Parts: sequence; structure tokens; C-alpha cells
Amino acid sequence: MIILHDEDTLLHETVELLGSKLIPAFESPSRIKAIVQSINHSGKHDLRTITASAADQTSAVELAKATHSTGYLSHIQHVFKQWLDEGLVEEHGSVLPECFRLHNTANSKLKPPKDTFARPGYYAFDMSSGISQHSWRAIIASANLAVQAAHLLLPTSPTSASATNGDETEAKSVLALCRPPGHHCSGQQAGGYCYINNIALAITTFRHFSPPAQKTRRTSNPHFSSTSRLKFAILDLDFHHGNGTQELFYGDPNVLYVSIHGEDEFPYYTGAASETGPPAPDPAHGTNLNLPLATGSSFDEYLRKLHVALQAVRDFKADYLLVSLGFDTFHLDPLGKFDIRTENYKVMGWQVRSALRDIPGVIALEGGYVVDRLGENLLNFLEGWEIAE
Ligand code: OKP
Ligand code: ZN
Repeated sequence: MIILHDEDTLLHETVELLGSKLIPAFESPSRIKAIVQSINHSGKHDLRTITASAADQTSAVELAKATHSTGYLSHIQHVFKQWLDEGLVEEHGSVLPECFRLHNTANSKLKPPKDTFARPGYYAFDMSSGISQHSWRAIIASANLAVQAAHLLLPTSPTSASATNGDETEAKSVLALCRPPGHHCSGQQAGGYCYINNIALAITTFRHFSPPAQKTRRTSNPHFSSTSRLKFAILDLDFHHGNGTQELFYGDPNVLYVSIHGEDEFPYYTGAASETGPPAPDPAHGTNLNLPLATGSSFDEYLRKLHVALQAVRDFKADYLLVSLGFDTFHLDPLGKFDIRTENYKVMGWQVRSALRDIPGVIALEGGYVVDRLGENLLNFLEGWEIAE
């Protein structure tokens, strides 16, 4: 497996609330360090450590604008420095919201508050999305990994494996070691450790850089051409519902979102089976499939949901597969409540890839918080995936 990693993703380090105490966030740099160490030790994969160039960073921000508002991106980029300058946070501290935006009849056109201190609550939905001194660099590095993974799968990309190795060895799947993760955030709200929706950026990359043969129309922007015909299937295997990804593609008939997640768990207000897309006859009706699973469920019960998920993805006949891969489904995870063991991930990886063998796939890392077991869980998933491939 080609695996993409960028050391800048380690720069983001923040805190979150556990009960009434501020603790170092479960989503920590040590997660990626542990994974990279296990991959190196296994000697099995093509681990590519990259550093986003200034041009890559600019390009990632441009691509992010298709998903996130400019006000939101600018806030995420600048708020830490603004708070530091105003004496609201210390150099090694974190920016956290005090008060969240409310939804009421009088404020439907609510604008971001002018007060720097008030702004984080407008652009976030929880307190698990703090911003530290170098968070922005990590966030962009993480997004760029998803973008570069998509480039590796594009048929005519100069950086694709086929350019040097010939068509037979063209990459079929690429794993992006994204951190921070992405599936909880949408247009202008961070949350659940997520700031930029990495999977959405991979999709934007496919749409903007696909070769002309696949294109059906061009946008007025000469730098970007858009394809409306490409179809994407997102399979979200993180323990938590990817509310951000669902929201971004809910009305898009060319993107199927399928998620298996803990029922009634974080983020609490989304993820019901009844969320199936806009009502018929909207063409996007039926392009959202939530498969909530009771907490405490066994791997057998999980597999039953997985088969439903994979059948839906197969039926959709997507051009590209995007997998939001979280290991917080592990039985020991502090934030997850399924009974899934290390050896089960090999079966999971095999099941997914054997059902969807021919679809080029970007796998983006989401959650998973048992740091010292993350590496072996991931290696098991990849082993199963590669046997099927
Ligand atoms: C992100 B991902 C502990 C509560 C943490 C946020 C959970 C985010 C999960 N303070 N709440 O989907 O793995
Ligand atoms: Zn999760």
C-alpha cells in the first residue's frame, strides 16, 4: 500500500474537556508517531513521508474553498495569533469557544461576531476542536495528504505511479495518514477534532483534475474544470457518525455517503437511519445511508451492517471510493463502544476490498485513540485489504 505521511501533521496539539477537567486531547500527535513506527517496523508498505511545498499549501487552501467558507478558513488560520496578541491565550495554550451560536428565529442571517474572543463559538460546534499555535500548519498538511492521495489515483497525473511504472502497476489505493481528521466538519464549523474535511478535498481534487475524457462541462474558472459525471462512494468506518461529510454531500446525487457508527453516540444529533437524503423526487434521495449499531455490538453484528453497506456501495457504481477509516471501533477505545478486536480488522479490510476490488480508493485516517494498538490494528486492516486487492 502506498501510505502518505507529513511530519507537519504532528504540530497540532490541543486540549479538551473530560468531565470538568481540561486534559490533553485524545487526538494527539503520538497516534501518528505510533502508526509510522509500526509501518516502518513491518517493512511491508510503501511509506512516503512528504512535506507540503508552499505551492501545495496554496493549492490545498484553494481546494478547501470548495468545501469551507473563506471566513471560516481565515478564522482557523488566524485566530490563535489574534488571541495571543490580545493576551487571551498563552503561547502553549489553546483557543476554545466560550459560547456557541444559537439557532433561533431572530438570527437566521447571523454574522460572525466582531469580537475575537466570541468568534470560536461561531465557527465550532463543540469543545473538542481547540486551536493551538501551529494547528493551521498541521491542518493544511493533513488536507494536502488527502489531495496528494487523490492525485496518485488520477489516470494522467504526473505524480501517479503509472507515470513511472507503466499501467499495470498504477496505484489502486492510497492511504493518507491524515491528522487532524476530517469527517465531523462541514462548511463552517469545526468539531470532533476536525477542521478541514479531508475526504471532501480528495473528491474536489478528483473533480478538478480528472482528464478531459471524463469531463462533461467546464466551469467559468479557467484554472479548474469541473466534472459532473464522476461518482463517488464514501464509506465511513469510524466509530462516530461523520456528520460533516454527510452534510456536505447530502444534496449531491453523485456522492453516496454510507456510515456504520455507534447509535446515539457523538455527535448525537445526526446519524439516524431516517437520514436518507432529500425527499424524492430529488435525485439525491437515497444517496445517504446511515447504519447505526448498538453500543457493545460484537464483530459479527458489525459484519452484518458492513455487508449492507458494501452492497449499497457496489450498487452505486462509483468511479472512486473514499474510506473514512477510524480505529475507535476497537474494544479498548476510550471513545468507542464496539467489541472489535485486532484480528477482526484483517477480516474487515478483506471484506471491504473484496467487495469493491476494482474501484480506485483513497483511505483517509479518522479516529482511533488506543495509541499503542493503533499500528497493529491498521496493519491488520491493510493486510486484509491487500489480500483482496
Ligand atoms: C472524533 B472522531 C471527550 C469527548 C470527546 C469528541 C469525540 C470526537 C471523535 N472529551 N468528544 O470521529 O474519532
Ligand atoms: Zn471517531
